[in-house]
Amino acid sequence: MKTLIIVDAQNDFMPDGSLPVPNGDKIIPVINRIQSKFNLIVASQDWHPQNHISFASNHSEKTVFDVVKIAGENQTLWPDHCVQNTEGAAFHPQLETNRIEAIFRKGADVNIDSYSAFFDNGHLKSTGLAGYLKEKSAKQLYFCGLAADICVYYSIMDAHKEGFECYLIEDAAKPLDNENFEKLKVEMRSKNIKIISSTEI
Ligand code: VGL
Ligand code: ZN
Repeated sequence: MKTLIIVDAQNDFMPDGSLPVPNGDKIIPVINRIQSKFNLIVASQDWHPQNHISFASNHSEKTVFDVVKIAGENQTLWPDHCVQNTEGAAFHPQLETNRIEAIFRKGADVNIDSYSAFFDNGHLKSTGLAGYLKEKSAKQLYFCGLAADICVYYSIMDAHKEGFECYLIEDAAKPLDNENFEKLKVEMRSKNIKIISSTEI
C-alpha cells in the first residue's frame, strides 16, 4: 500500500506566512498532481496554542531563531505560527484535500514542540499516526510538505525507526535552510531512505 504523507502544507509556511519557507507554495501543484498515485493520503498540521513554548513572543529577552534550553533540550524560538483555528494554520487554499483521509495534529501541548508527525520532540507522546498506518497496512510511505529540513525530516526519521519503507519526494518538499537540508539528505540516504522526484513514483 502506497501512502502519501503531506506534512504541514499550511499558510504560515508559505512565502507570505509568518514562518516562510522559500518557494513553499511551489510544492502545492506537485502534491495535487501526484495524489492519484496513492491508495491512502494523510496529512499533518502544526497546531499550536497562542502561548506555545516554541514562540519567541512567549519568552522575555529572547528573539526569533534564538535557541534556548527547555527541559534540557535545545529549542529554537520561532515567530508565532500555525496558531490553532487561525488562517495561518489552515492548509494552502489550493491544496486538494478531498482525498486526505485523516489529519494528525501536533504541537498542541503548550510545553513541548513537535516537529515529527509521529511523536513530540521528547518522544513522550505519540500522535497515533504510526498505529493508524499499521492498522491500514501501510508499508511504503512517501513524504512531502514543509519544511523539508524540519518537520518532514523528523517525520521521516521516526517513520524509518517504526519500520516503514520511506521515500522523500524532493520536488514536493522545500527546506527552510538549504545547507542544513543537504547534510540531512546524506544522513537519510545512509539509512536507506530514498530521495526521489515526483516523476519516479
Ligand atoms: C515547523 C518549525 C516550527 C515545520 C513547524 O513544519 O517544519 N518548523 N514548527
Ligand atoms: Zn511549529
